[in-house]
Amino acid sequence: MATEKPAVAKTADNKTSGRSQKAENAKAEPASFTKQQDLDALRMMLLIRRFEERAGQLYGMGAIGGFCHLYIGQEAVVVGMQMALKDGDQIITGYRDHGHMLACGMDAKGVMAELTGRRGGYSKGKGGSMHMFSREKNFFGGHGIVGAQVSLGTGLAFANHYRGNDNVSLAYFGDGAANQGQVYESFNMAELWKLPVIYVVENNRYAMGTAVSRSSAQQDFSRRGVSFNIPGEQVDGMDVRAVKAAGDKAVKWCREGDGPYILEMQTYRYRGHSMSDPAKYRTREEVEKIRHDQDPIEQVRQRLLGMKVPEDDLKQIDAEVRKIVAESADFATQDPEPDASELWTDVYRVA
Ligand SMILES: Cc1ncc(C[n+]2csc(CCOP(=O)(O)OP(=O)(O)O)c2C)c(N)n1
Ligand SMILES: [Mg+2]
Repeated sequence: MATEKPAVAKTADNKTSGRSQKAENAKAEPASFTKQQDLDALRMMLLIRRFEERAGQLYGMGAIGGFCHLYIGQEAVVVGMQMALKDGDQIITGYRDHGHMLACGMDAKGVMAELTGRRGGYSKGKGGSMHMFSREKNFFGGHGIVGAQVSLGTGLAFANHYRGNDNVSLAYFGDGAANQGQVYESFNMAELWKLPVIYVVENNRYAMGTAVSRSSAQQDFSRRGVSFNIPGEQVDGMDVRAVKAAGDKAVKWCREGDGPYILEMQTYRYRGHSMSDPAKYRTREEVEKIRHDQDPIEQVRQRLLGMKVPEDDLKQIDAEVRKIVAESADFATQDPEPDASELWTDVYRVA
């Protein structure tokens, strides 16, 4: 009798190769945008950049205190992913979160006023940069504990699964956070229970002052789910079209009940880790080269100019965005601080 593999191994092989074939087919096609999609992406990325530039200035003037981590350079990631979502899908991220909030449609005034600690802020001025939420926009924070949002985002996916809706949750985290233990416990549960969660690794090459090459044994973050059978892919996170295309595929995978998906967004932050980072771990030339060759906003601007969109139209978008940001800064510096009586509200107390 011919040697035959044990049935159980056959099943496992077939299952694995069937899944990897499906994941392979699901790999993002080279994307193209309509002019309107490029215009929409440009407006949102500009809003995030101008907002962050202004937040940096306000921090320098002493109007913002505490922690403040800017998202400048990474704008294409949240904007492209947001374009792949539908109402009811949830977002959760770490402390580099202002871009995620704006991309979800949260109000620039409410975000800026939270940074300055004013009453009109999303957490009534008591949370600051890392602790803002919006139930209405399905934004679940804003988390200062590195990696914590990965387990919480997996829990959001569990809730969707349990309720039987077809919503998807996005858990964003950094290359540094990707080395946290709870990330892998979450991966295991997510695949075991086929939870609809997209793990978006924002690989901006550094975790505080530590380069990926110094901290990570496996630097291809899209492969971090291999031992759990979770498919993943690497994406040019500086090209909003590539992000949207990968987002579409991952969202489809999750909505169809195939379980979690990993997207490694290859991106870069132009500013220091936080406002107090002198960034001595990299050269100015490295930053300038990426800004010059790969800037996500400039890519879209050049494409639109190539489509014969008048430069004045693009300047008009920038002017409109600057107005929104200026108004948010005015509000955030004029709105009163919370009353002292608010010290004990919205705070958990053990009786
Ligand atoms: C559990 C925990 N450990 C350490 C820290 C200190 N810490 C804050 S940010 C950070 C680096 C995280 O880098 P990465 O995940 O790459 O995100 P990025 O800042 O690049 O967006 C560290 C170690 C923390 N906040 N929480
Ligand atoms: Mg990082």
